[in-house]
Amino acid sequence: MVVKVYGTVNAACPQRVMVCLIEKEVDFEVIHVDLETGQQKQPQFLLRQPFGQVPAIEDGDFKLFESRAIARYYATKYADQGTNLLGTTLEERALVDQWLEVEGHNFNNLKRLCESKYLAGDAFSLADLSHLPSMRFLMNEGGLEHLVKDRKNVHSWWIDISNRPTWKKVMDMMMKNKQA
Ligand SMILES: N[C@@H](CCC(=O)N[C@@H](CS)C(=O)NCC(=O)O)C(=O)O
Repeated sequence: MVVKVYGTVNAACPQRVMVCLIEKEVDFEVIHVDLETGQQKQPQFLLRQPFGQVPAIEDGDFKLFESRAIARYYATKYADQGTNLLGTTLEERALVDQWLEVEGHNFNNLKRLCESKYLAGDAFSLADLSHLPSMRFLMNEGGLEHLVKDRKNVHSWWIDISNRPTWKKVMDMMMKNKQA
C-alpha cells in the first residue's frame, strides 16, 4: 500500500515530505487538499490535522501530521534505504537534529555554511532537505533571491541541494499541477 500524503504539491510543507519520500525511495500518492477553498479547515480534515493545515500522511493504519515529524519518521523507518538523511554516529545524528530545529524555529541562520559544505557536516541530510521548500519560496514568490546570491557559501549550497534529482522531481510535480 503506498503512503498517502494529504496536501497539495504547490505548498512548501507537503513538498518537504514529498522530497523526503523520494530520497528514501518510498512510493506515495498525493491526495489533493484544496487550500484555496479551505478544505483543510473542514471538520473531516481536522480529524487528520487538528490545526487545519497540510501535510498529513496515512501509512496503512498509521497517521501523522507535522512535516518535519513525518520526514524524521520516514528517514528513520527507512534508515537503510535510499539516501542516509540522519547521519551515522550519535554525534552526526545530533547535529542533523540541531540544524533541523534551527530550520524549524530560526530559518535565517545559515552562517554555519562557512564551516561545512552542508548544515550538519560533510553530507546532505534532513537539515538541508528541510530547507528546500522555504528557500524556493523565498527566492521565487518571496523576491528575496539576492539574500542567497549575495552569500557565496549559501549560494553554492543552494545550487547543490536544489539540483538534486529528487527535488527536481518535486518541482516537476508542481509544474504539472500548475499547468493542469
Ligand atoms: N508546522 C506545520 C505547518 C503546516 C503549514 O503551515 N501548512 C501550510 C502549507 S505549507 C498550510 O496548510 N496552509 C494553509 C492554512 O494554514 O490554512 C508543518 O510543518 O506541517
